Amino acid sequence: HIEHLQKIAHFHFEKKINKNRCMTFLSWVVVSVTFNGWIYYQSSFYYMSNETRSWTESRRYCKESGADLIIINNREENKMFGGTSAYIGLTDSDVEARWKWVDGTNMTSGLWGPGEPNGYIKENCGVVVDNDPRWPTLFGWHDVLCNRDLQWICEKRISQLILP
Ligand SMILES: [Ca+2]
Ligand SMILES: [Ca+2]
Repeated sequence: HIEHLQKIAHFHFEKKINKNRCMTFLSWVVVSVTFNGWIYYQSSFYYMSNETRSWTESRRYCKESGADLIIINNREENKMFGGTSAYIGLTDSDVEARWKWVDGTNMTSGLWGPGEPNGYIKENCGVVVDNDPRWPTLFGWHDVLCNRDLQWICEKRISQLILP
């Protein structure tokens, strides 16, 4: 009898957890759709800023939105936002020339622009350049000074919302 009650209690507990996860997920979706600029694409939400900030301040903005700077895994992600230049979640601030993503993983295949990265110890933050009218001849990733004020792209993966 007690075992049966325990099973029921367990079931309700599970249901409650799932409901909470579902609510968290839903509220994130609603927030994402409500705030201008969040776009859903292949299991992630993306946000391209209109304003400009340093790399660190850009990252802070993403984190406060429950996201982080974008981690670019493929060419589709690389081409999501054209017409400008924007910070991505890539830096070699810790060890020069060892480029790391904001989730701590090492960058294995980069989509660097011609001649980049070329900033040695001065330029430690990654930017994606795509059809930027200010630099019509530049494209691909560039290392730049981290304190430059630039636009940025945030990313929030759906898997990070659902998994504990
Ligand atoms: Ca560097
Ligand atoms: Ca550079």
